[in-house]
Amino acid sequence: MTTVVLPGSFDPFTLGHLDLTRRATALGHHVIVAVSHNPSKKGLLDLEQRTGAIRAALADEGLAEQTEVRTLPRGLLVDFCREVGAGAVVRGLRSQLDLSYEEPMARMNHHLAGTDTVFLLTDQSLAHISSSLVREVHALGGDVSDMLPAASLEALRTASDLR
Ligand code: COD
Repeated sequence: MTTVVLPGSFDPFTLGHLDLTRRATALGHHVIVAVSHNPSKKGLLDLEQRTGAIRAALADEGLAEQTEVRTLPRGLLVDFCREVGAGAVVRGLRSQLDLSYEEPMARMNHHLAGTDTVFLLTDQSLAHISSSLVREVHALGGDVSDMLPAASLEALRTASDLR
């Protein structure tokens, strides 16, 4: 079994992220979901809320055994991969736009440490889901319950109530 790292902001962790995690485990990987603080993204949930919601969502999905949820320390992703003994990074591709964003990162990670990135094409039925749009729809009063695992929905509601 190869350990792989699935890094992201996961603010919040969506059904798209859950599908990606499930599919990476189905390939036989032990998946470390690494939750980052991405300073270039304006966030809603704090790191604790995100890791808690992801752990609950993975447990509800029966994926607790094949997965681990960690906070990504500040620093290079490739250093984290080395530290945890991960053979590759897993990322999802929803569209050409994702590819434009992902390609330079994947090339840089390979240049820095020989770390490869495995891309999984998003399930078409989930390709419209992004954390930022979910936050926006929710903030404007829209229903996001069919785009999130129950634990993420609860975290989003709690965080919004506290604002
Ligand atoms: N269906 C399937 N997959 C999806 C969906 C969906 N609906 N939505 C998103 N995804 C995929 C994304 O394509 C991505 O692969 C993954 O899920 C996580 O998404 P996000 O948006 O939460 O992740 P990002 O882009 O915020 O993650 C940023 C990183 C953590 C990768 C980045 O900040 C990073 O690499 N940090 C480490 C610093 C570093 O090493 N930098 C230098 C080298 S590049």
